[in-house]
Amino acid sequence: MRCYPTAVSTTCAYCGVGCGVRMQPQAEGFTASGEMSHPANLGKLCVKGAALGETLNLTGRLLQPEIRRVPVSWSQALDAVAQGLQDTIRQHGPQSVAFYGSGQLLTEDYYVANKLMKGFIGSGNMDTNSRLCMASAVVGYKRAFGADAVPCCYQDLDKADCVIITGSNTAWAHPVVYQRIAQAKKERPEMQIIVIDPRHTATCDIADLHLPLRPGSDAALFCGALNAMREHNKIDSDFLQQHTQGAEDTLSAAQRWTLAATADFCGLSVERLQAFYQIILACERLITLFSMGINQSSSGVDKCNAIINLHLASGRIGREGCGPFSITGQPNAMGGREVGGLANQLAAHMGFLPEDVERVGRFWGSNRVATAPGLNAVDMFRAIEEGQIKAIWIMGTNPVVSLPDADRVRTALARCPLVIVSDIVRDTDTTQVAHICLPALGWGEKSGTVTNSERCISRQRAFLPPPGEAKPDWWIISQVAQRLGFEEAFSYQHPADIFREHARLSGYENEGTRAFDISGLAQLSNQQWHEMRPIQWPVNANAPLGTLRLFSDGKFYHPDGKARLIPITPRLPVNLPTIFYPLVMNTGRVRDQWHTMTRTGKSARLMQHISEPFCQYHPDDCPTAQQGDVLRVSSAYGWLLLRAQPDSLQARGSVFVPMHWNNQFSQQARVDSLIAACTDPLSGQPESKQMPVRIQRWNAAWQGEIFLRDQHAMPPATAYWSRITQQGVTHFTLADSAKPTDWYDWLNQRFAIEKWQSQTARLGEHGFNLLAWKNGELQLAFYAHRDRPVPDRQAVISAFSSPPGGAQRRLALLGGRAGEGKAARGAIICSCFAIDEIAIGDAVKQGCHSVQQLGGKLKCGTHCGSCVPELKKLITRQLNTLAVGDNR
Ligand SMILES: Nc1nc2c(c(=O)[nH]1)N[C@H]1C(S)=C(S)[C@@H](COP(=O)(O)OP(=O)(O)OC[C@H]3O[C@@H](n4cnc5c(=O)[nH]c(N)nc54)[C@H](O)[C@@H]3O)O[C@H]1N2
Ligand SMILES: Nc1nc2c(c(=O)[nH]1)N[C@H]1C(S)=C(S)[C@@H](COP(=O)(O)OP(=O)(O)OC[C@H]3O[C@@H](n4cnc5c(=O)[nH]c(N)nc54)[C@H](O)[C@@H]3O)O[C@H]1N2
Ligand code: SF4
Ligand SMILES: [Mo]
Repeated sequence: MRCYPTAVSTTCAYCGVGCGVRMQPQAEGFTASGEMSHPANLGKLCVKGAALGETLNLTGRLLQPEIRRVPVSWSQALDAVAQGLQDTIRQHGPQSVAFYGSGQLLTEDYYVANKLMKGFIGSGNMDTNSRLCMASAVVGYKRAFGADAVPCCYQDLDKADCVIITGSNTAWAHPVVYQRIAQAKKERPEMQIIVIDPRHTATCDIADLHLPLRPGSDAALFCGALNAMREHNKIDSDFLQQHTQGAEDTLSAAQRWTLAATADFCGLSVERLQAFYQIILACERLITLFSMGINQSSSGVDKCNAIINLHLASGRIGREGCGPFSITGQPNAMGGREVGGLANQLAAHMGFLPEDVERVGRFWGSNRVATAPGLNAVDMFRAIEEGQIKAIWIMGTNPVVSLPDADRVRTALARCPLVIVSDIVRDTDTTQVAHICLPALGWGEKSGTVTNSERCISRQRAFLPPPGEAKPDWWIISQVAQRLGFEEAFSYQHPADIFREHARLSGYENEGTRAFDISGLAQLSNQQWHEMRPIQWPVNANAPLGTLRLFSDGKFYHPDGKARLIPITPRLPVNLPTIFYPLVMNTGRVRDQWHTMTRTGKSARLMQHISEPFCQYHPDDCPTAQQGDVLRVSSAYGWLLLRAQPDSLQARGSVFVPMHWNNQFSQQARVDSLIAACTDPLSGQPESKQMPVRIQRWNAAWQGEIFLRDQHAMPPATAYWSRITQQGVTHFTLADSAKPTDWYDWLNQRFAIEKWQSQTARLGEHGFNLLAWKNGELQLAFYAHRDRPVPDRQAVISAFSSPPGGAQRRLALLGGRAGEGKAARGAIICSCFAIDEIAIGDAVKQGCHSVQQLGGKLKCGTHCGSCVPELKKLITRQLNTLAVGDNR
């Protein structure tokens, strides 16, 4: 697998923190460590970053082009793509084709895709999964500043007196930024941290104040804060006067958000609200960090502007330790916005004004540049359903899982005459409806640039050889462009050719009118591009070394140079609970998984933190269900089967379901199949966080677990299953509504076990366990019961690769237990050192009552720190149980 004999510096494949990673070759594979000199992480990594080396294997990769699932050569595949697009365009015009890209493409890939669609095919129909992610922040910034420009940088987090974290579970979604804030708090305990989230999350661990507001009510909260600022004479009138417009209308619109009105709308106590106002009115340097709890809303743009208003009104922007800080999700969500990856942008921060279209056309040498915005993601898939779009090329995203109303998306794609998918994985919910699949190079194999949350451009560098026939996305798109007749404009030989062109366009006739300007990088040689150090845009003649912070001079990008305050009328989510669907379903991320799990789902270590799709709810919202049950969660759009996770910290009336699980990993857990495609009228971003649902205990006749020596094993057709693959063994947790009359027959029909030697145990009327052996090697292990049997999973999995042992050991294994002297293991809490829940509980019992003591004994929590909030929770839980025990 090794390509380079020495360590390679690159940028993490995952979140928008954009950490520098050093990949060190080992005898087998690579290990990842944090790059000390990278400004984003200064040597730190979270567990996903640290596990990057474990996701590099080629299991499940798409390694050859396929047409209708049959392997073909590149020239056949590229001809078919070009022919298909050309025929569609000839018959139905350029608006009948579309590209749907991803914030996980590199800037160079993205630039070429956008140039082909908007510049040469002549349609605006190039949109991206950033529509589901950053679109509201983009429009919010544009309305306020006249440009999609994040003012802040990470250093500001070290300097702030107060950090508001709203709609962001930073501890799990941007762990290295969270660690940075936690460190600043440790050094300056007077620094205040406020978490605004309807849910009690791991991020609350460092909060001085948590505001568990009513879902979707943030705009009122920030209007209330603005009004309080006015009432307490904390408005910076000079700043407003000199640098802004719209203050008067905005302040007067906010006047109705009195303390009482705001508390009522947001479902918060007046005392808590006052505590919030007190902190933010008193502090000098304020940062508001916001993410999907703000953006993913039918009024997400207004929420962003309500936040920005607060910063403008108090002049807390463009200064050290201040600003409204939208933290980006994907590694290159920002890069996509730079090249024009959204359907309403043209390129390099230009829109569709006639002068922009003319300028870009001149630069690209094309007279067919699109003259109007194309369709945004949700509308694009509607247009496919309605037959207006007849060919779509999906690159680096999995819309059958991640778009709202996801079943409808799947049906639309199944009806679309031509679906092309570029991916690194062969079997995804989206490749299953594709006609043509194109194998892309993945992280570690491809080279290019990405831009993180603080506008920092860093290099992703290849350190692995290209596997199979896989090719870089930019190459694939350029080859198709050439076949469509645009040879000259797409004759790139190297990704650096593309980067230079992109950098030149950013400075082309810019004259300070467009925030995005990296003309200072337009002359890099291939070698200089290869060696490029992280740098924050703008990078131009005025700022050759890049720019840490924007707007320090009080100049914004509206033609008059002034920022805009926007009067806000807060609105609740479109779909509100009813008597049929009385609970609000909130969706989002878990610590160790990335999106649709195509990569993190391959790491055994990452799968052990949370291994099944779940629904977290307050016990009073479903008193009939208990931990371990299966829950049926339904909305007006569909239903899911998920593991019940009662939690008294979850607010009543609202449940949380992770966004990650899909049909490759579970039978019925695609959360977006439950979500309505309601979007923000300005940004087109869907309301993914507030969907009315109802939950019920699902009556399982039996539950079970099966382990198979086959990493591609198919699940048995039970109503509930969930997959984990590790060490060549596939493990399914199972549940079904009817019990087979004969267990052996049932297993035999599905897994042909009669060819093996088997050993069974019947446990009373309801239970059945079975081990199947071939020449002394374990082939299958099965455990079923009416109540949920939970065998010692690690013991069972290791039995697949160890000698069978004596009769005692086999008997223990048949009972789902490790042999004599082996301790059982629970869910892994500390992924870095693989420390499980049971070991931690035992250590607490033995007297480790703090995170430091636990770390001293077991090492847990001492590396990346992502598990510290959970360690604290376990200590409290364990101490409570011990106290209850003592009182008896
Ligand atoms: N581990 C992990 N990290 C990731 C990713 C991943 O898949 N896995 N994905 C990356 C990507 S692309 C993104 S976009 C980011 C997302 O990062 P985050 O936005 O931090 O992640 P989410 O879990 O989607 O949602 C954040 C929080 O919003 C809260 N929320 C829901 N409704 C409301 C509301 O009405 N108001 C407020 N104030 N809060 C609300 C939720 O309870 C949740 O805790 O994460 C990035 N990092
Ligand atoms: N309900 C709900 N839905 C959500 C969200 C939510 O919070 N709640 N969050 C939304 C957000 S913020 C986001 S960002 C989206 C994410 O949703 P998606 O973009 O659909 O999720 P990914 O799993 O990241 O999909 C990336 C795909 O690209 C492939 N891939 C990886 N590397 C490469 C490469 O180099 N080239 C190519 N061509 N392919 C590659 C992967 O195998 C995978 O299939 O989900 C959105 N959907
Ligand atoms: S914080 Fe984000 S960028 Fe940094 S290592 Fe973790 S996933 Fe990668
Ligand atoms: Mo995202």
